[in-house]
Amino acid sequence: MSEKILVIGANGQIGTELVVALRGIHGVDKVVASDINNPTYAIRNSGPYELVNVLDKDNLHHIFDKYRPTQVYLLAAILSAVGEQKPKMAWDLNMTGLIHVLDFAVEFKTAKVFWPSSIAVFGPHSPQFNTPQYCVMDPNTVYGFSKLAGERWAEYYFVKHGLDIRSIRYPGLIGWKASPGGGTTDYAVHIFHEALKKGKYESFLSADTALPMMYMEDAIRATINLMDAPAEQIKIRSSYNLAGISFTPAQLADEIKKHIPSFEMGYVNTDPRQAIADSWPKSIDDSSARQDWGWKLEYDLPKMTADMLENLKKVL
Ligand code: AKB
Repeated sequence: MSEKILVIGANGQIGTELVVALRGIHGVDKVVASDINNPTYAIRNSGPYELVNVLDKDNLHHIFDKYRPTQVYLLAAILSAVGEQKPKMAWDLNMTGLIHVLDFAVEFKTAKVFWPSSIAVFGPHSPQFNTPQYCVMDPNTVYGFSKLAGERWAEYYFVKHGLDIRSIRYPGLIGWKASPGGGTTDYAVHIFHEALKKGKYESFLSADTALPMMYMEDAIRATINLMDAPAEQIKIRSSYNLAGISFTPAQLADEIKKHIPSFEMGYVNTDPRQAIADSWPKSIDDSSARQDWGWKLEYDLPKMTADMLENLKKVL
């Protein structure tokens, strides 16, 4: 079947890389990028683009009608740190935007929908180490509970409407092509920029704050593998745990020092993102993703750090 793919929220950290990857697989004209903002350089120069606000129902309906997409990736969202500054807006965008897309996917018989969840669905009473797929979940950020509610909606549309929706609980994502937009894990990208530009970095998370992270190459591959897997292999329709690599700011700094020995790391002790990080898992059990659709990580901390530094220094 010839695919027609719509990516909503294409200018963000994931979208910037996913659009390019999908265009490489399916062809430039088959992937329509869309965002509330004007396109980034890479996306504008590589294929069709639409300005779309997921909260504008009429406009979104028009886009579904115009392209009749076979696959939709809904990436538009407000992340954890910005969500705490704009809680009502985060709830509205993350929830109403998702429901609009689910309804139009049913109406226009979209074959497959991808929607990202996050490790933020877990909370202070979830097991902190090797957090399982199913456990106590009491997220205390608006972003976290909007993602948890979104997971319930995803499964509900699968059961009630037969919508083939697939999802991953992403850890913090690290890439050199695009900047993250307002999350708690953003330090793990900023540190590379500052290490190369200034040789030093002040982390807003404490030295020993372990969090699950993943290199963008792995995250994009996981997303495409999940979407390509036969429907009967997808046993979880809420969202899959995905583990990646767990490390602390101090461990990441030590790894960077292997490449830039003069690199200096400092810590700010007063950042509100610390409380968010403290409520999240330190490591994740992703055995369901491994079993169901063959997920396998490729980038560990040394490999990710080396690749990040090598590529970022060419574009800074
Ligand atoms: C955030 O920090 O808010 C995101 C996430 C882990 O979902 N990167």
